Amino acid sequence: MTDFRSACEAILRKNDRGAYTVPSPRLYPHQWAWDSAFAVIGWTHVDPKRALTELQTLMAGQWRDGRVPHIQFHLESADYFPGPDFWETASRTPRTSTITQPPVWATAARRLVEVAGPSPEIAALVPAFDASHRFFHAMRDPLGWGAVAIVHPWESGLDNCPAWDVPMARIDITNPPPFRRKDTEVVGDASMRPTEDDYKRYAVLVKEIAKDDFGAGNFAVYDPLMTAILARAETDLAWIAAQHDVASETRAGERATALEAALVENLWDDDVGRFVYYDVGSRERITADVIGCYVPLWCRGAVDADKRGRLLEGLRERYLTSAWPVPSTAPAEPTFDPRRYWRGPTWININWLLVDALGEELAKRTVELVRTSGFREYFHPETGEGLGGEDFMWTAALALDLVERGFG
Ligand code: 2M8
Repeated sequence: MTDFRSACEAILRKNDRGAYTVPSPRLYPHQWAWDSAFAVIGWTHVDPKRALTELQTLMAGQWRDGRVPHIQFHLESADYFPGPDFWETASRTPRTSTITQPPVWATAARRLVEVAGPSPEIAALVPAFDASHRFFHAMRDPLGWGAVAIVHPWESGLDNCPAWDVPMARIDITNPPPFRRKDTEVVGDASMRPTEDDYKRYAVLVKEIAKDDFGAGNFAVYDPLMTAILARAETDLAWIAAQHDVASETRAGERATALEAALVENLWDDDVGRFVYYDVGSRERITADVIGCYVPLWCRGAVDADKRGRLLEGLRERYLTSAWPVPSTAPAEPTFDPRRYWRGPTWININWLLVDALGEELAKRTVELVRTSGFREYFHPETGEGLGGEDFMWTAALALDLVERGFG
């Protein structure tokens, strides 16, 4: 297992750019927000000081309104589209994207504190975490539900998840802005990536968001994964603040309770027995059976014994039947595609989020998958074949965390 630990560390070091860590050297050559938070968790086990630097760099990119941009472009790169110019942020915060991502940074900071202990540097980050969470309440809740709506599929982290198909189909792509994608050049096999039409819609939305003064553009979907991750992050922020005797600086604990209640009230669907998405444009629920529907297991407050039982049953019947779980879309769904990005493959960060609820068996199988197939971006849920980018950082960082927790 020491060899495996060293291999995980080697990936972190290969992707280390000094004060931040890139997700994959060629495919994603910048700092992504949730990837960077997962890097913090990996660095925690290798070099806690480096973990702290990662967090500080991530939070230094925060906008005045609290948003943590989903990409910070520290260096030029010809390998990635869309770069900073396409996002049109020059007048606001130079060299960042304009949307955010699932807020796992306070959760990552908690892991660092659990392993390395409290520190004045972490205490100093509490106001930044707090503002980043308040951003969602202020800017990502168009119907005032107390839950989180995303404004671009990239904001969800699950770019081409089938949950976005219906609202994305409404985006007009007769006249998209000119662009040239780079991802298919790097990955080579286009069947593992979003389609051309997906990219046109992503590009149109980026421009709509810029036109809306970096507000919502014309796409908004309430997302159970995003809401659950924020609720858990609020709980973790309250814990961090208490550990550092700065509890009065944040109302994160109260916000966590309110988020969990809003999640159940607005996004639980008793007929299907899972959480669902909600398309603000059409005012309709989206009941695609995708993995985000089950991520509320990650914030226990939202899930009473009955709901927990139904979610676990759904996972057991429709997801854990795969040889290498957990597929990102239920294999029985017509949209399931085992090789195409977020429409079917198994992802290590999703498994990591579900390990608390699903336990040791999933944790061990996840480490085994990485040991067998390498540090790839995602994996075929039946054959275990490694897919997408190579030397993928969060695969290493989170596998290392699972090993450190005794699941090797
Ligand atoms: C993927 O998303 C980016 C856009 O943000 C892309 O496809 O270019 C997603 O898997 C996302 O969750 C991830 O943070 C990012 C970098 O790994 O790549």
